[in-house]
Amino acid sequence: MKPIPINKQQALVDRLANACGGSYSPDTRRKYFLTGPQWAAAYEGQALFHAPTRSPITFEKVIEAYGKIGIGHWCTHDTDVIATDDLGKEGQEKTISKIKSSLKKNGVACSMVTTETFHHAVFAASPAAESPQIRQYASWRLCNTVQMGHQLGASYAVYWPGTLGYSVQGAVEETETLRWYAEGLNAACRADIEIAGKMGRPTLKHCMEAKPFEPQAEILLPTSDAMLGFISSGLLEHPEMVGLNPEYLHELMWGAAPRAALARALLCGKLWHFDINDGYRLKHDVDIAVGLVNPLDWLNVLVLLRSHEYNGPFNLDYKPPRTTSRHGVFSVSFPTAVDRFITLWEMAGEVMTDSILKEAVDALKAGGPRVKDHRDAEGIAASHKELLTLHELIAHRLFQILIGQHRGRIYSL
Ligand code: GLT
Ligand code: MN
Ligand code: MN
Repeated sequence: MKPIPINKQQALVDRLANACGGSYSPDTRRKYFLTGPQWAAAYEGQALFHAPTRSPITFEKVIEAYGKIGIGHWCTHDTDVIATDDLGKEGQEKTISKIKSSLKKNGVACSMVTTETFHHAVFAASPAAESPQIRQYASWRLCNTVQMGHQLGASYAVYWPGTLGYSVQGAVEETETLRWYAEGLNAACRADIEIAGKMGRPTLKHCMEAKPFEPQAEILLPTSDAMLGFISSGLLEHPEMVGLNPEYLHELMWGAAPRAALARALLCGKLWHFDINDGYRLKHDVDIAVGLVNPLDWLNVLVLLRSHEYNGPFNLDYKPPRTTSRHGVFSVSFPTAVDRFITLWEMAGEVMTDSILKEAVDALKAGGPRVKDHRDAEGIAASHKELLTLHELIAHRLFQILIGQHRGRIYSL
């Protein structure tokens, strides 16, 4: 093949993306509670070993692009849009009103706000550091974000305590640090009740997001389960206002089955917000777009969520790869992520109504013939011996649904 001239490359990418087919219209995409983070679209490709590969972009452009794609909601960290020095000052109010008009113009709503408590040097020892002055600053930041959330019309606030931990042992007393962390959340909930009351709005749903490691080596609340324990520890003044924002990859990173982690959150009534992405077990936070690594697992996750009528946001918290250009971020990365999600969602519906799966599951629940003596292990095992093969058949059927074989897709011999 001949080299592709620079001025023909975008057109080539767009033509091949169209040729892939399978894309949904912006109106269809808007029917799903999909949320697009400011930081995901604005990610420039930088990391410890990586210089940026994309140039900065404003929130106006991000909101406009989300609106065009059909991502109906937007979310942001306080400092994604307001410089640290401008927080709580005039600059903040100006930016809030600019954001409001961008959202209105593009038919996008703000779903969630989150406080950056990990990037700035002031959080080097975490937002729950020993010094009361640092903790006071952190509390103020959380309360300020709650206020921003109400002004922007958000319903959720997310907390990612990525610096709540340590790299060297013995420097931090865990119980003390966790108490201090709870004080920050308590301040945010109190501020929320007050602001919501004044503005005649419901209070926000405060959602904690776990990640097992990175940036700290050891994290004090490393998993969603640890957070469930924290929420019911008695340290929170308003545990009913605090739930979870699990991230698919963050659970996978520590070796969990994300679907099982989600199930535990569902049982506690705390699955309120969900960061959707993909990646690998026991690796760092690669934040790959949904469905590109574990599509079968993702199908199963969505079956669980659909069957439990989860109706919270699906937040596209991933990082478009460094190899994707700015044009590619909005012409390929976001639309294809959204379309894979919707496809998997629809497939989850097919799983739920598939007659083979239904019969297999019903048969397993019916069990084998009743054995007279309930202490007869051998007899009970024999009564179910053939039936239990259905477990593997179910897995095979899910694979068929994933690749479309149930609709007659054939790989001919
Ligand atoms: C940070 C983290 C994400 C969280 C963000 C919420 S911060 O980008 O890696 O997983 O969702 O604060
Ligand atoms: Mn996340
Ligand atoms: Mn992540």
